[in-house]
Amino acid sequence: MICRLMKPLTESAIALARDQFAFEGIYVADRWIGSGRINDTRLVITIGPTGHIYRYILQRLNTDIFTKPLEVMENIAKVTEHLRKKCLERGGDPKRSVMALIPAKDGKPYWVSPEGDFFRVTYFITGAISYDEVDDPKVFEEAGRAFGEFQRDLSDFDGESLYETIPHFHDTLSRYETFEKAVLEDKAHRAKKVQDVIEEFRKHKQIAVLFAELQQNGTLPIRVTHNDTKLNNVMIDEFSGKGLCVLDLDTVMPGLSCFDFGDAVRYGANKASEDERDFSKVGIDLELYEAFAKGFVSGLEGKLLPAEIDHLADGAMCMAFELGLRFLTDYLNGDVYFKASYPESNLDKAKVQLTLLKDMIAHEKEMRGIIQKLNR
Ligand code: GN1
Ligand code: MG
Repeated sequence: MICRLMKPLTESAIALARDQFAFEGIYVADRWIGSGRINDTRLVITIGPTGHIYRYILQRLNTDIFTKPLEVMENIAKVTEHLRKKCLERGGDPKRSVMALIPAKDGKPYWVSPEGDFFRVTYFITGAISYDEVDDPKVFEEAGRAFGEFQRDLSDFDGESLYETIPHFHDTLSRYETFEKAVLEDKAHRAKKVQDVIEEFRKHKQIAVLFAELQQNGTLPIRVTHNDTKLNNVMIDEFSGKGLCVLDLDTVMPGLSCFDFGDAVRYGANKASEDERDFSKVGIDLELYEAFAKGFVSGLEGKLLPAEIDHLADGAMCMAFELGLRFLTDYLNGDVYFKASYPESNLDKAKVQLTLLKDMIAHEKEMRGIIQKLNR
């Protein structure tokens, strides 16, 4: 997985890609949008004959990471079709509530450039906001509801029909082994100076072992999950304030609901951002945590088993641990996976997750209490 190999996208490559898709109206402008760490994303604006403005998202998929892009697209097509059906059954508006792919002019839901770059286009949902950070518990509760409803709507979807787009994505124990391998190989000659951080991570391996056991002994069921539940992957309706649509379906795969919950919490209920460099600001915001839990559990409408509810707090700790491990592994490997904005950025991000994990452990009782209270 060598993200760095993806060449920067030039304006002429973007223009060529843009021309391949069947947009409505005439092209007006496009610009970079979003803060994803993997794919490259442009907002494209067109105008129709009556002056109507259309907005689209043009994306280059990172094929060093998603090595089988056609399988990613097939998963997305199946899942969105299912979600659309559910939305219509409820009398909802799938145009605003379900991500929709726009075909290329040749009818395929993607276009591959002469350089082998893989592009796709989706509608941009207007009148909705995606947040990188949130202070308002109501907004975070709505994000929780949207991710909960997403799992609810996929609870009767056949997970076996999905490809595993990134194998072992949330297999924290395997992430741990990859981390130890990176320490041993020490490709970027950075291990020595971060020995203390490495040791700190080693102390928390137990959380990964716990989830491996819970999965193996069947305590936690495998569901169809999103697997990348960052706050900015959900659109919130600008007018009603309601969670509207879940985006970024590249990693929809069989997984654990505790991890969708946990990944969202470790990102959105951190008092500081994922990129914070002042680690004293990092910690779990229990008010935001409670809000997300409330939305998530109610969005799932009783579909969560008691064992899953019991392990939601552990899921948050496990995801902070896992992401911390992934950032540190990438730092040790020489920043080849995540886009690194400055030389130590992956190390700093690893420290943020570690600090967050330790703060969650310090507040473990409160975190469990909040979930129990909800469940009463
Ligand atoms: C990546 O691309 P983005 O920002 O949605 C990553 C997630 C991490 C996240 C950390 C496919 O997501 O797993 O949680 O960065 N996605 C992939 O910011 O590895
Ligand atoms: Mg993503």
